[in-house]
Amino acid sequence: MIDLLQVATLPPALIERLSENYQIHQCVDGAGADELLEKVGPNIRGILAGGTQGPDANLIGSLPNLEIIASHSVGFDATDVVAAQSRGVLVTHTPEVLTGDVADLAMTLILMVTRRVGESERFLRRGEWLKKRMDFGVTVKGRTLGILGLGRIGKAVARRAEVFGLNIAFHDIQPMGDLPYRHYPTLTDLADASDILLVACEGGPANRGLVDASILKSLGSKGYIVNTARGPIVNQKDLIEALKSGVIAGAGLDVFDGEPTVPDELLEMENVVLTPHIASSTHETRRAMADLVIANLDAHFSGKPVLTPVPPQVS
Ligand code: 8YV
Repeated sequence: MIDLLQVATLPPALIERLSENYQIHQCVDGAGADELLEKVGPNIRGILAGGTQGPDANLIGSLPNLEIIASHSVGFDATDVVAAQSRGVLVTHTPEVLTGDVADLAMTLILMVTRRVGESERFLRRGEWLKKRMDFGVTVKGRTLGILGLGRIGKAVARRAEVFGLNIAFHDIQPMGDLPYRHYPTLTDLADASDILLVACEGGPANRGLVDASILKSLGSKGYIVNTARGPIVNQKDLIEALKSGVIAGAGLDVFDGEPTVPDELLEMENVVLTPHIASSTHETRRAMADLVIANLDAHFSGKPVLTPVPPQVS
């Protein structure tokens, strides 16, 4: 059997399926790492990673026979891809199969935060409907959705948002060719023009803190932010301050800096919708992601090209 090191929390069904052909050694969040690696380090030929838990350069460098890192995620910012690729270690991820579900959740958060759905539900459950009426939300039709990062997921949200009558604008560092959406050359200009700002770009050090106090100020007191990408892209302190002081109107967040810990200040706010990183969490998508992880590993270990490699990254 081929030895794999599992460094991320992954669906038990995936591990069960992999266990038929692979010997899996669990080392999630570094628990018992030294002892385990001393015993099996030289046998490890593959790593199982995830969107928020992946191997750093140290771990990659300490496994002399490592050939492949298969990430159960589209985002690969938790893995040090540059360190892996510079050693000739392949990295694979799971693009495409989760796009629709992630876009659906982004659209859900847009509607929930503007129509105050979470807040309304809490109001009803507290029995307040018996005493008064819930305050109004806002209509999305005719408003502008600004998308930061118009990749596969950003485009899929744009298609959904168009159906709801939203105008689409975007900012992206990649040239996009001809698109029916308004392009803004800077994030500040996009935030200025947007009623709802959707964070849909890649994570990683280059984009850490991209959305800060000044961008939130540009979004304005009637503006909403929705993040289904990575928590650290938004400066969480600045976001909390902006939500508290009315610099922006509200937020819909599926991801957090430091997740699964969510700051108490966010938990206590009424004008935020919070979900525990569930954008790809449907039976269908998780099955498709698992299929792709297995297909990549099987292809590699039978001498075939992998299906979905992470393209070469530069530091
Ligand atoms: C998952 C993700 O939550 O694909 C990504 O980049 O963040 C999510 O789909 C996670 O990686 C599941 O392991």
